[in-house]
Amino acid sequence: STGFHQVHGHLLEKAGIINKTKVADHGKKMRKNWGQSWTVLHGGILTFHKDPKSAPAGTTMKSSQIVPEYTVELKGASVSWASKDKSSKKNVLELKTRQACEYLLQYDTESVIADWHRVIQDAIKQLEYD
Ligand code: I3S
Repeated sequence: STGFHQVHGHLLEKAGIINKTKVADHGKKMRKNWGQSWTVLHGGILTFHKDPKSAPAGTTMKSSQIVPEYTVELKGASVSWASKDKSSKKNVLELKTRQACEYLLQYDTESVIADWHRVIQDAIKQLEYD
């Protein structure tokens, strides 16, 4: 399995491995840097952890995998399937925050990314009422 998800209180929770890249920071376009990420949705916050491949030599998998790289506030964010011009990869989601930061989320197995789409969408919806 690539992760888990469950309904905890009113906030949806999920964690798993996906590929991600940040593409815009506060409206400013960024160069893509695709990497695998242990991705956790908890309490309306999505956290992407650093790709263990980018960790310094000698760092153990376990410790490097849990270093947060980006935290994304889902309140006021939007998620949708990315248009073809955004990436040559398949199954790509586009996540845009209220602060105009943008991320692409991707995984070759369609059901994995479809689950993330649904869970992020549900979390965004729930946060509207907070
Ligand atoms: O949208 P782009 O700029 O064509 O994205 C590709 C590039 O970021 C490329 O890296 P460099 O041009 O920095 O060497 C990446 O290797 C590709 O993966 C990017 O495109 P995809 O289509 O994979 O998102």
